[in-house]
Amino acid sequence: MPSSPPSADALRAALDRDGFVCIPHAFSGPELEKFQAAARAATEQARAGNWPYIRTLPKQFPPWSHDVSNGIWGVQHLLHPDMPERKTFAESYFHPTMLDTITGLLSCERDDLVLELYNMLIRPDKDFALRWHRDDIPPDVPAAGEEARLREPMLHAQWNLALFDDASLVVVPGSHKRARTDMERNADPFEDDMPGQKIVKMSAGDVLFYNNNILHRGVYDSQAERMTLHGTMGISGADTARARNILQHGIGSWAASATFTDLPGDMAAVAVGMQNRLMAMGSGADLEYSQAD
Ligand SMILES: O=C(O)CCC(=O)C(=O)O
Repeated sequence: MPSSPPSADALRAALDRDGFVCIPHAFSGPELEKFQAAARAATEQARAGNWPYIRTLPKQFPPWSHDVSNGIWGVQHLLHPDMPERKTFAESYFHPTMLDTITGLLSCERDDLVLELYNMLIRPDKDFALRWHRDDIPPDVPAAGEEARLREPMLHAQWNLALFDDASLVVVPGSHKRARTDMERNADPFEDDMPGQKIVKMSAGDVLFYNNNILHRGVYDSQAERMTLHGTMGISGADTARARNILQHGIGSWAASATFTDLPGDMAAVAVGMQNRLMAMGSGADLEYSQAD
């Protein structure tokens, strides 16, 4: 008998305690295969140099160039109006499973949600790793500043939806609630054995939600297929730091022209509402980047 999905309370408690929580087998069967087919097509197009919005090696943080000659590790802007597989990616982003889980995690209603980022993390062309980091707190922030930022309420959800088995993400459980220890602060940014670290092992169809300020890194094997949908969704009323974290990825320049009216059922209305709430945050033209490489 299939087990019942974890309750919103259980998911929220685990995310709060550990800084991450996995929903096993959230997607399967023909639906997962449809997402995989779209991901393969978008990856092929990007590797061939026919999609300008990519994450290029060896750069960790945006902005990235359009040059594929050193290889790529991500495909950006899956909901961009020019993305041929845009509709299928939108059907995964605005999927009722995602909306129900995220409104549960953020204790909000669908009408509070804001469209944010939707990218895909892929097998790099060469082995490659990210430095230990928190997404929106730079490493030079002193402990008191880190603690203050980490106490701020969660106004967004961030997830990895693995379309193939994926063991690339490494986290330090619980580190989203405290300043870095002296060891973590002074460690080699590429330390392979951080005390307490956990390699997050996901199967195809699993969705992992994580606090983006947990201490984490990515370690990528160029031989292991990876197509992991990497998304964020916010709730309206977020502050400037959140706007910067989202808009630094360049979404402000095209989000207004994205079309969601062709989505099935009530997904279209939900998507348009979320798009409108993003537009209310501005274009991001005057915002700086969160972190530099
Ligand atoms: O590969 C991953 O899952 C993590 C990516 C990451 O840490 C980042 O984009 O900042």
